[in-house]
Amino acid sequence: MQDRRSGNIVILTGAGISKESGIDTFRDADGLWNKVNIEDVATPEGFARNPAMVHDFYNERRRGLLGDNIRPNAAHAALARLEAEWPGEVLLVTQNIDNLHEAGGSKNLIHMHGEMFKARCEDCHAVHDWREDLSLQTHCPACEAPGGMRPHVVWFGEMPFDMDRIYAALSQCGLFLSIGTSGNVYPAAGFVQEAIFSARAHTVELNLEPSEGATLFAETDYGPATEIVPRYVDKLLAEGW
Ligand code: BJW
Repeated sequence: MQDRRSGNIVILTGAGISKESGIDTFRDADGLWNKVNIEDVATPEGFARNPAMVHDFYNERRRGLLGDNIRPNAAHAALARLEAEWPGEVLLVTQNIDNLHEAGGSKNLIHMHGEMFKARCEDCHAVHDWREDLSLQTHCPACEAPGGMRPHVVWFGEMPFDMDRIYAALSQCGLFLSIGTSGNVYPAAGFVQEAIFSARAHTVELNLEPSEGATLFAETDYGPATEIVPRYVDKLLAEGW
C-alpha cells in the first residue's frame, strides 16, 4: 500500500479539461463527433478513402489551436503545480492532442493519442514537429517522399502510444485520477480497473458529469474542471488522498 502523502500518482485527462480553454470535446452535444462522421475522419480506412478531407479536418483544428485565444486554464495549471510540489512521481497521461498541458507547465507527460503539432511520414515513419497545413502534396522533410504525411494522432483501430510505460506506472500507483473524459474509448477507459486490480490504488473521477465508468471510482466530484481540479489539487497537497 502506497503512502497517501507521497505515493505515485497517475492522472488520465480527456477533452473536458481543455473545454474551458475553448477546445471542443468529442461526445458532448456540441462536440466534434456530432459535426463529422467518426469513421470518415478518425480511422485509417477513412484516411485511405479520402485523405484530403481528413487533412482538411485536422488542418482546421490545428489552425484553431494556434489562435492567441487558446491558452491553458486553471485545471492545466493545477496539474503542473501538483507535479512540481508532490513528493512522489506524478505521471500525466492525456488523450488530448492539444499542447495545453505542456504549455501549462506539465513535464512528465504522455500523449497516448498523439499530438496535433506533430506529423509523420507513412513511408519512412519519421515524426516531425508540425504547425503548417498538411496536404497530399506535402513532402516528408526526412525522406522527401510526397503524399505520405499524416497527422501524428491515434485513430480507431490503431495502437495508442507508450502503452508499456502507462501500464507499468498504473501497476505502481497509489492514486489514479481521471479528469474530463467520458470513459467511452479503450484502452484509456480500462485504466481505472487496471489501477484497482494491479495496484489496489485509490481512484478518483473529476468530470462535469458521471462518466461511463463512474461507479468504478472510489471518490468522485462533478463540475467544471477549472473549479474542481484546482480544489482537488489543493486538498491533495494539504492532506494526501
Ligand atoms: C468536462 C467539461 C468541463 C465537458 N470540465 N469536464 C468494443 C469494445 C471495447 C473496445 C473496442 C470495441 N471496439 C473497438 C474497440 C477499441 C476502440 C474503442 O475504444 N472503441 C470504442 C468507441 C468502443 N479503441 C481503439 O481503437 C484504440 N486502440 C486500440 O484499442 O488498440 C488496441 C489495443 C488493445 C489493448 C491495449 C492497447 C491497445 C484507439 C482509440 C483512438 C481514439 N482516437 C480519438 C481521436 C484522436 C485524434 C483526434 O483528436 O482527432 O481520441 S477518438 C476521441 O475520443 C479522441 C479522444 O482522445 C477520445 C476520448 O474522448 P474524451 O477525451 O473522453 O472526450 P469526450 O468528448 O468523449 O468526453 C469529454 C468529457 O468531458 C465528458 O464526460 C464531459 O462531460 C466532460 N466535460 N466539459 C470537466 N468544463
